[in-house]
Amino acid sequence: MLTLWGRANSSNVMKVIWLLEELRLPYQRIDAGGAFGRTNTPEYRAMNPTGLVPTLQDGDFSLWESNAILRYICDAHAPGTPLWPQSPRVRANIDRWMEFHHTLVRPQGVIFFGLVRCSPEQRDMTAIAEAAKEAARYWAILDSVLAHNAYLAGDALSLADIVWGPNLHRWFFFAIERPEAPHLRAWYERLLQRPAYRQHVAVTPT
Ligand SMILES: N[C@@H](CCC(=O)N[C@@H](CS)C(=O)NCC(=O)O)C(=O)O
Repeated sequence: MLTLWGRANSSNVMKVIWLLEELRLPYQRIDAGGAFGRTNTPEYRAMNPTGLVPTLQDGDFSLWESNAILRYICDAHAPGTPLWPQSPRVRANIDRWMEFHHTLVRPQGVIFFGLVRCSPEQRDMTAIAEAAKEAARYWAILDSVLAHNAYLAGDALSLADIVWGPNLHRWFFFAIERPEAPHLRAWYERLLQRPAYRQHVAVTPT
């Protein structure tokens, strides 16, 4: 049985939960990180020296870094899944979107921590507005691609969508100025039709 360590409100943990649910793989999840702690113990650090979440345990093998975990789950437990196809070019197309997501993490993090984790008195609205402008530039790139594709890497759901999905929900959730992005919105609506996305990802950010 796979064991996933990590609190369910972490966007990086959400990716893994969403994938496990899409694949209908049995797993147990142990709350860790944030208020749950558990990540500073020697046992946890032996599995994951970064002390961050998520961590996946598969028997005597443990793995950290959410995107690496996604790829491993598909390769080890769902070979041939359309979420992570074998063809090198199809896979590389998905993979580049997974990598490109790293550019969004900083600006989207500024918005998230500013609006969700900070009290109104601590909030730096100038920094949030600047981060929103930067994030909007990345979301606009996705919007232009989604004008031609139902999903980020083509006609079918893939790991690319799973990596961007948690921040996509937050992007539309935040009370910020957002340029129109009709294809991005349509993609979000499409993902919302998936029970696992609705239940585990499209939740109130905390
Ligand atoms: N690049 C790492 C980032 C992991 C990360 O930053 N995790 C955050 C939650 S999203 C974390 O562990 N924060 C500290 C905590 O929850 O205690 C990954 O994708 O797994």
